[in-house]
Amino acid sequence: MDVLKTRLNGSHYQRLERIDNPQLHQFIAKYVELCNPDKVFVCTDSPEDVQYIKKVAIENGEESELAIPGHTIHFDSYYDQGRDKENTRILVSKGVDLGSSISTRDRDEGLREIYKILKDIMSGHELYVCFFCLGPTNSEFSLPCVQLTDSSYVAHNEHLLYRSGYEEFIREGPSARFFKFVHSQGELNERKVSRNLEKRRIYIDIESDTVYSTNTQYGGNSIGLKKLAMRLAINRASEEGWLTEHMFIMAIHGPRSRATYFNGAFPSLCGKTSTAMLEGETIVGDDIAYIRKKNGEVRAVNAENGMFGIIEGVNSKDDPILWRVLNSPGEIIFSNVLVTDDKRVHWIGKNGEVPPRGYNHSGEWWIGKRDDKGREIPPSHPNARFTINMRLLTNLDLRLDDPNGIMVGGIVYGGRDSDTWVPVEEAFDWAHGMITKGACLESETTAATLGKEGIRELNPMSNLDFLSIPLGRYIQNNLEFGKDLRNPPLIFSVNYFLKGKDGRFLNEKTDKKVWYKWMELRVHKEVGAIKTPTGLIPEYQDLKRLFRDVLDKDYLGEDYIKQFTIRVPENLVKIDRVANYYKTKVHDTSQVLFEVLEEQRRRLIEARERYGDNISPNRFLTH
Ligand code: SPV
Ligand code: MN
Repeated sequence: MDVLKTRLNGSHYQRLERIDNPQLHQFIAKYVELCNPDKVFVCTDSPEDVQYIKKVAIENGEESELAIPGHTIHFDSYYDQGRDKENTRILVSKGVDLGSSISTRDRDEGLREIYKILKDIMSGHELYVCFFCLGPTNSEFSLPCVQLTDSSYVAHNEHLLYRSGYEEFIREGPSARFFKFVHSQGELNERKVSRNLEKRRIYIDIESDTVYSTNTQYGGNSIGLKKLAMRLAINRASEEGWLTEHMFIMAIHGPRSRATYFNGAFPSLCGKTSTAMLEGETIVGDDIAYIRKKNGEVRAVNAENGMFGIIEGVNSKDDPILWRVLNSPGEIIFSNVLVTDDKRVHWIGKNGEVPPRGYNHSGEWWIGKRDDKGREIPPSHPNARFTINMRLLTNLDLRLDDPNGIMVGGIVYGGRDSDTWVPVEEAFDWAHGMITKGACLESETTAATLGKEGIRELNPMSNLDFLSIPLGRYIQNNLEFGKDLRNPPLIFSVNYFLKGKDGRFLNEKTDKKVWYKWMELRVHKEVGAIKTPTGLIPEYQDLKRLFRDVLDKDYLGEDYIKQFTIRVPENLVKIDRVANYYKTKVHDTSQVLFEVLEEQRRRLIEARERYGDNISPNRFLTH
């Protein structure tokens, strides 16, 4: 407190004094001394404080105002447009081995390096100290967090994305087990983007529940409470017997005004948000779910209360709700889209013509502009995003802040898969689902992370990038979670990206509406299903009726057969690929995983002997 007294002005010092937590004071004092900001702003939950941060973001040029009231735009450096996997490391003490799927760095060395980078990094700048709560406040799910950042853009984002936590810290006092985040965007250039990207580091210290992020602004690297907190929460959940998942939460509205809640895991840029935003349904969350068992039920909450969503492809036809939000007055931060002289924004896939010129993540922009590697620069970055609070959504589910969470009826796994999985399929049971769907989830890499796109990679539960515990233990936690449930959620896979032999997508974007209505009926045992070697698939008659009711579309038998043909060779090589990964790259894989995959292999081979390589769903009907 002595340090804080000399460094903070009186009223801000008093704000910290109101929280009875010496550990918190020590943490703040340590980084105020190390980072050496000129000024410290302690943000309470009051609207004036939050307003101050927004005002500063515009005054210091991290954001600029747009034509529509409440809208602002922020840019990240041209080379800071996605999550930096290479420089994101879990710090591990000597002797700790997290396995080869997780990037680590020696804890002592990492801390030494990061302290050196942080030394005086905020000199000449203001530090914002912000308090938030992951999960609803005053709940078993609540995780209090403190964020230190010198970026008003990051602080502003977090006020849109998370529940306020100052009062939660006061309530919890010395007993709060909180997460800590230290972020500095470092020196900025004249475009107000981080200049020293070679010193971009995201170091996660599990031992002290602290994450450090330096010389970066892109949200996935800088917003402490998003993917940085997720690594801490995965570790905490593993210790305490609950789950932190990369999942949306939404209600599918069934017959007789019934709402059935689904969690869905998808790798970044694979349709997670657009599913959670399906018209006619309601959304609880689009990115991060905390899941606990209570009285034999599975309950989930959204860790966040806002969206940091992909904007590419949002148009009035495919995303009507978001479209209206993004074109109406209200608080929105756009990042890395094109801005024209009249302060309007454009992005790839938006309705209307591409403006011939403007300003974007590359600076002044015109159609045909190329970067220094000769690549044509699109008007907006494929990973360009918008930030909103969920209150702006007309399809918001009323249970967003329920301290008990919602009861999960179904869990869905999906990725970018052009040739193997059918559009929708139910697992035989929890273990079969967790293993053949969750643990086998593969996807092609996308623009959400820096590096090459379009490479098929295993991404278990879509959570691989965020794991802070060994993969084998993580899978085991998921398997065990399903034990002693009174009413276990059904597990499904979906595939929005399946292609025919001609290379064309077999489904339209809107078809997913039908898959979810079908899954909802399955949860309540109101439709039958066909048993195949890989799981349970819909019957044609049910889909035909749902296509008619939901989309007013005639669903042809020949389309059903193309979409739901079981592709035996692709499924078999997938089993080889995945089993080999677990055998060679993960040393603590549960034996059950291999057994369940071998059973699936046997069923596939048996079916191939009877019916050949590509098996029409109708073949399994007669069984
Ligand atoms: C994702 O990439 O999965 C996101 C955005 O949700 S980020 O904040 O970059 O993680
Ligand atoms: Mn995500």
